[in-house]
Amino acid sequence: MPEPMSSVSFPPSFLWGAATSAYQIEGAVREGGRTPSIWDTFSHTPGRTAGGEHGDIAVDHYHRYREDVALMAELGLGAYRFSISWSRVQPTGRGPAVQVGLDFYRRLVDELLAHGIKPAVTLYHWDLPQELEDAGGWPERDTAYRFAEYAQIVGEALGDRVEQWITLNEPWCSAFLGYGSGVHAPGRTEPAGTLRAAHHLNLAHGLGASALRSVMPARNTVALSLNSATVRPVSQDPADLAAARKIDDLANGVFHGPILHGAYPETLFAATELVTDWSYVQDGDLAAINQPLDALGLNYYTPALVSAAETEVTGPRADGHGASEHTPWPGADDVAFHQTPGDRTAMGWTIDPTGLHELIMRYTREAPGLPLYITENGAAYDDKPDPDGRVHDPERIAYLHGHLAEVRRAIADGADVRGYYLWSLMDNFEWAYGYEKRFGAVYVDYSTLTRTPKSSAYWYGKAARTGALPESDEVF
Ligand code: IFM
Repeated sequence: MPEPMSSVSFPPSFLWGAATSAYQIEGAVREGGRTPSIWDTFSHTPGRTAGGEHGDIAVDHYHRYREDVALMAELGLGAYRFSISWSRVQPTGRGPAVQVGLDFYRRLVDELLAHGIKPAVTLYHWDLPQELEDAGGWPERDTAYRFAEYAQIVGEALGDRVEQWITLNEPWCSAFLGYGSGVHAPGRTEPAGTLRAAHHLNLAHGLGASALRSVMPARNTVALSLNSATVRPVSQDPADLAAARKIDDLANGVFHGPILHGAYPETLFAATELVTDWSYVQDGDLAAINQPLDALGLNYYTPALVSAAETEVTGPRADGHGASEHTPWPGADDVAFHQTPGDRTAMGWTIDPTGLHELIMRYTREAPGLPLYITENGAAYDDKPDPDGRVHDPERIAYLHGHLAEVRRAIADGADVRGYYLWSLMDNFEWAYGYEKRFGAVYVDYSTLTRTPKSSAYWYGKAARTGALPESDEVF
């Protein structure tokens, strides 16, 4: 039985939002001069995604954005985080911008502002223009320079009307799943390339943040969203603690180190010395990466539980990041992943809201004074409409309640959390899992593309309108 839910109030300025990303919702992949991204290529490669599904149509947000914004307004959301499709704006990943592509985002932003919804733009949510991948992708340094150029173009076009900016979403996934385990686009499996990609993503963030600031009004804020992990050892045995340290460096330190503190952790270098010599970190890179941030975005779903492995781990790991014979964790073949006990979502991810509190408090200590946003949190369930057409998802309500209550507890404990973006506004293309995993607060019927708010959407809307989590005896 789920815990009874009680009312919890948030500060009046707390931002209540929902999030999506371009490739997961837009569709219209060949319109307005858009060219393929690595996700178009990957999803059209046999065997890469469940059922060969792809984002060609997705949920057709490109054509239905007005309806989607109206829905957000009806629910009472205060903010919307979306991403820009790089190859819609700069089809070859370099050179001049395509105005038709930028115009789509101008219209979307204007529609949001007209409905009193604050836009938050993510520049890069995994959809690298294919031409840049053909030139080497993220393991190549030039990709970081290309990103800075793209950031400047978008900053110039939208900086007058968008205040909240996020450079990268979950660069860990871009590097470690895209170039390590290969379960994400571009599907490469190169341990050294994984770490090169991570460094160039860090550089892209730093150069992109500077490029944005050079063209935008000073009031705008620049952040990035990390899927920072809560990594727990199975015991206090020194070998298990060392395993947790290693995964913490590969999940968190590799990004937080240079971005927040201007240095990679020495322990990361030691753990990966057989994989790479890090010679691609050039003089001046760390200063370029270590830009002052206006905020930090944390994306949280489930904690990781690890131990030292008795024998070298080969083949798929129980780390929740999809099945691959290739490890996403370079230099960590001596670490075993375990399933955290407890109920799970349809992704198989254990529900543990305390992991979110732990993460928030860690970054409150590690980056004192830096405002935090939860830029993603949510759950997939096997939602189905009832015969009357309504979609009841009490498990998602319980998930959201549990996690938001932990956010509130962290605020009471001194954390400066300014807002929360539910992942996701609506059901969409869940990458290698295709359309089967439904994360939306709004149900999408994929045969008609009709949108139906689930009971969690009404629940969350009420929280957004009142600034307090509804009581458990309320029916939505
Ligand atoms: O759907 C993804 C999103 O694109 C990035 N963060 C995790 C979500 C759920 O897997």
